Amino acid sequence: MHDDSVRMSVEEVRALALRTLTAAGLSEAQAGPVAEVITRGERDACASHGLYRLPGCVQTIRFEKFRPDAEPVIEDVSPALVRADAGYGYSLLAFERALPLLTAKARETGLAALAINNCFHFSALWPEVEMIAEAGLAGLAMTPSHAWVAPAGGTRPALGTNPIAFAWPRPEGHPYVFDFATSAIARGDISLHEIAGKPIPEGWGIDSEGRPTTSASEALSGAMLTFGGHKGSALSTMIELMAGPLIGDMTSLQSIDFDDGAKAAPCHGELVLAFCPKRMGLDPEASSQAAETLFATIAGQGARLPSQRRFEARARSLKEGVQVPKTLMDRIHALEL
Ligand code: NDP
Ligand code: PYC
Repeated sequence: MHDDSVRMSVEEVRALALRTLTAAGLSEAQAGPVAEVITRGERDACASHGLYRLPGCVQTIRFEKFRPDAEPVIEDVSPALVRADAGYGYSLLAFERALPLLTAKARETGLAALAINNCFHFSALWPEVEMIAEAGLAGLAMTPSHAWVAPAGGTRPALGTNPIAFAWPRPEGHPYVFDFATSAIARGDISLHEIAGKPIPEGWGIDSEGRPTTSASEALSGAMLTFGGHKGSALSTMIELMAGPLIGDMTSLQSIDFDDGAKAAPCHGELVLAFCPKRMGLDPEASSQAAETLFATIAGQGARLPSQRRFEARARSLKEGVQVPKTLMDRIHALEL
């Protein structure tokens, strides 16, 4: 039935990711959180940020400006600000090492920020905001990428695919979580269409002449479009500013210049905010109840909460494993490590 795919347990996915990353030269400290986020992507049926990312990770590890054994430096800047200098390694080890200080500060002050600098970044953001929600806090994370996306009304790339993710802790079960690119779709998804030889829907991209296109290759070499026209464009610009110049790091335009054609993961900063409902709210119990009423009203009319599909996929994958396309496994096995 699934001749074109391979069934793997979640543990096998994690082991494959870890083996591939360390064989490519990534330090064990860096590889752990990278393998984990890739595993979570595959487990939660987020094909654009699961095992598909491994070949790109290997390419990034080989990039001369990448530091495969970077050790992040965590700085306690002020009562509400933590800085993590990723040292030109991946963002994920810096996040992992800075998270305890971020959550402690948020509990103390009500609101705290983590600025991650000098990081290579390829990962989905929901694992990070979910971890913040697991600590009983609300989390908001954002990051630029490479300039691949045209601003609304324009025809040339100026913005990144710039994801924004939010999580709200709930008394029972999974938190409320959304995480999306401010482009109409993640670039990874357009690449997956290109690999599968499938057209993309209108509204995802334009060709290099600025004409609407349904060709994935043309959109990748032309420009992607923002979601929601001028609204997505402004939100994307905010992310450039907040996770770029505000924290002293690169915009997506600067990141793609820094890449200089290497096709490595984007290199820039990330901004993560944590909010403590118990500290900020006047009556935390009543606030939590109000939030639950809102979620019940949304779900009660047949609308689904974001991440519901992901949580269902997670439960299924943990029980039954995941189906990985054979073509992807072939690409991973063909990596010369
Ligand atoms: P999608 O457009 O697929 O959707 C993202 C969010 O919307 C998810 O929370 C999803 O929940 C929710 N959602 C989708 N459909 C519905 C619906 N009908 N009702 C309610 N909620 C819905 O994602 P993107 O392509 O925009 O982004 C995919 C991933 O790519 C993100 O995780 C993002 O972090 C990552 N990314 C990372 C970048 C980086 O630089 N590091 C750059 C760009 C993207 P569900 O998952 O349950 O469907
Ligand atoms: O899919 O747009 C994307 C992306 C960029 C960086 C990591 N993912």
